[in-house]
Amino acid sequence: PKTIYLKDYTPAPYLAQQVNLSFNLLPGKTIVTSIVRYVKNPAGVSDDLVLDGEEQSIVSVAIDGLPFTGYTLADGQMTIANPGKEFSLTIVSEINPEANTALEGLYQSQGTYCTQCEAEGFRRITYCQDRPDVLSVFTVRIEADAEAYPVMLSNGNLQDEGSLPDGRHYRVWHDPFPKPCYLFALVAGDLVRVADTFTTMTGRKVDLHIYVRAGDESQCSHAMASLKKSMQWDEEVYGREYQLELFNIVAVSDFNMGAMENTSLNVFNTALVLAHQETATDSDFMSVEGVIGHEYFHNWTGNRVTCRDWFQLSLKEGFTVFRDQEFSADMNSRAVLRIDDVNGLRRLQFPEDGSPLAHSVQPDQFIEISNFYTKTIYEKGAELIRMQHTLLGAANFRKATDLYFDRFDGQAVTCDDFVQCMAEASGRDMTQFFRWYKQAGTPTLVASSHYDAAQQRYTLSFTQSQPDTPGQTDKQPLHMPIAVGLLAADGTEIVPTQVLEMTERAQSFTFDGIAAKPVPSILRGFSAPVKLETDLSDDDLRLLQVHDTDGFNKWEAGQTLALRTIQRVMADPQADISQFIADVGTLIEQGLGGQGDKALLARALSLPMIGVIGQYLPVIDPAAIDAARTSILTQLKRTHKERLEALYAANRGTGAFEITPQAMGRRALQEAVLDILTVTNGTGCAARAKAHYDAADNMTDRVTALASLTDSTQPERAAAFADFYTRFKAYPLVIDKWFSLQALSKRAQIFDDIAMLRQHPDFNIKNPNRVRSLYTAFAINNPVKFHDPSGQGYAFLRDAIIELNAINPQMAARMVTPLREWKRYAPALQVQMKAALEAVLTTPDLSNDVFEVVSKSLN
Ligand code: BAL
Ligand code: ZN
Repeated sequence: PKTIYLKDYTPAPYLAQQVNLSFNLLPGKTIVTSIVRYVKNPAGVSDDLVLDGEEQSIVSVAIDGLPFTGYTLADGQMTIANPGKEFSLTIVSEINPEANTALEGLYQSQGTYCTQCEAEGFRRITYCQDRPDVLSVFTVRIEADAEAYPVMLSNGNLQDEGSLPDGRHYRVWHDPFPKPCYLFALVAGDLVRVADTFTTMTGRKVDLHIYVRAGDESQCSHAMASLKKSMQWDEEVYGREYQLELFNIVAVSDFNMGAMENTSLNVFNTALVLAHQETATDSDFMSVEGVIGHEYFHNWTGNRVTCRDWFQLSLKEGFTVFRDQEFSADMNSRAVLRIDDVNGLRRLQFPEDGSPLAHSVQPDQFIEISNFYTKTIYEKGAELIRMQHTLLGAANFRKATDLYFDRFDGQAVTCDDFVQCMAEASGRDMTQFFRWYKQAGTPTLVASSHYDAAQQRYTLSFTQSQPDTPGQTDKQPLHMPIAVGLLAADGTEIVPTQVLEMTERAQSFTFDGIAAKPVPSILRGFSAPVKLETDLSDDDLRLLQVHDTDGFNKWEAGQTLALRTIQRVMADPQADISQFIADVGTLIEQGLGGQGDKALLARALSLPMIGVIGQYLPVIDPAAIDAARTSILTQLKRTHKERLEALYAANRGTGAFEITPQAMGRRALQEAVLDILTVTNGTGCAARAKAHYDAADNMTDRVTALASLTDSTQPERAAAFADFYTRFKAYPLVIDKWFSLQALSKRAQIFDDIAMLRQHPDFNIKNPNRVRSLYTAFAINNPVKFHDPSGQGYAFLRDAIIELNAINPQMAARMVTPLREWKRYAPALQVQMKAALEAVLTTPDLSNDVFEVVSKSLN
């Protein structure tokens, strides 16, 4: 496999101004005719036209209408030596979408033709310069059987349509805005449409269409409402208006990712469109809103301004994640969203940053770009944008994004170009900040404090460091925004939030006129993606937990106390943790008093997850973490049982189902309490969880109950899971939950359970959602059993990676994720994780995708 380097970038030798595509969709084969007007690029450094192409057979090639055979084919590329300054190239090729299980290029999902071209799927459709800096105006003709495929869509506006002999029909779509081929999309199928409209800020009416399979129409209203909110939010917050007359969303069941932002024709995984209270949880509703927003926001951050090359992926993804996070924060509770996003970053991105696969937000090299759709590019990338927002302030940040859109609309640019706009609009030097894009690894920030009573001066001192990562040592200090506030001993805030800008390895900041030793609230809102170590005492943290004005840090103080408690119990199972237990009692009392936000209380009552805790330990032993965690939860239950029961009862739902932040907060609180009340998995626990299940009138409550039952060995478990299956067997997305909830179990018989689930008639290795529902649920969300000392968990995943390698290499490579961090685990586990990776590496016909992640993991 070939490594591609950022330093080797050169502009494309030819521009492809007009692309005319014609698709003849026939049973068993599709004929693609591509007619492209090429013009030599003055900036190009080669005379040869080199086109990428895979998984197709060439029927004919012509230049300016004359048959042409003078090309060479090698290693997935067609080379035409010095074809001239300007010419038209026609390539007719044949592809087989029905046989395409990789789900890249043109494929079928339950009989619907659909495409996924990002990053390099377009080359599976026709020969092309498959790179994001070649922008073309596309005209697309689709022809198919009219009865089987009444809906035929591509990007842009409908230009022509008509009937043809033999029951066939055609449509022609034209997208007037030049775009890279990764944003091309085609859909053909028998789908139903849910329609609405949006009037833009300049008064233009845009048709909004969501296409789903017949029967799913009633599950589209949340997605449609989310789309309209997204369009309005982008106008209000970024001044960005939608440019076309039509915006289509199509939901398909087989999709490698969550969704795809193809210009005016977003293709979505059904999991991120369909939402109804009876079949979707609150968290599904939140994901639908966030991802509908995300894909819509790409219209400006990704499509109108796109990436020069794939090393710039975070230019569009980091920025768009930041935009969708802020959109969700504005639509819901900001503190809750921030807590959940940071939890996700710590649980999933921190491990990546600490693994042999650690890479910078703007990487320098890759083998297979599909492997770089990572938590680092997306979530850490979003943190980089957030820090720039923090450093510049909202007004200058907006000036900078206005400049960015004005300057680069219709262009393919770099992360450097983006940061340059930040610098120009604000007059700041962002050179040092750019190190965040180039240096991999999670920095550690150590804070200590000193109070000088005589001078009434308080000093906060920081040191920063960033670990070595593959290919990177001796990291330079980063430009870090550290948001800080100070509280007095009685809990009043004496210094409101200010942003300290750290630029040195070690740096101190002083506060004058401080009458008594304060308690600092450091890194408010998680203002930089670092691991923070402080010299705060448990009492300091308790004060912050009660009084901090920053919702995130208030929660964070409690989590730090919990983390310290877990570490104490891990070191000594008999450790006295009565103070922590009493503190949680105070939180429960506050909840009973009806004080505070229920969603925040739910999060405050939840101990850090095993995956988060592991990030703060030198060696990860999931079973040992789980034992300590369970012991603390058990003590919480024993000590506070009555109050917990009262809090549970006080938050029982009454009245009609609502999807408001308040109602979701109430359900989340009930879930957090039920988690504690059922931790011992006895007969009472099972009865309680089953009663929760039986009373449920919505999917959130059902899933809460099943999650509480999954570890149980009581008869209620089987009864509830059987009822759930029967009730929802017609809803694939719900059956995904049925698989996941069983795969999360810590019961002794889990390995028999997952083996049975793998053999279940509803399991389908070709459907990514179903694969994730079993394997991702087990390998990522069930760390205790995945890391079972027997090695059975690793073997289960290993066999699936090997099987999927031949079917869907992208999915196979993604499934390697939980094995990548093997060096962080206890020695006995390391040996087995490494053996599983080595077994995958010796698989015949290993895809580039899997080869890259496995070989780098073993380095
Ligand atoms: N561009 C790939 C899917 C997404 O990030 O929206
Ligand atoms: Zn995206």
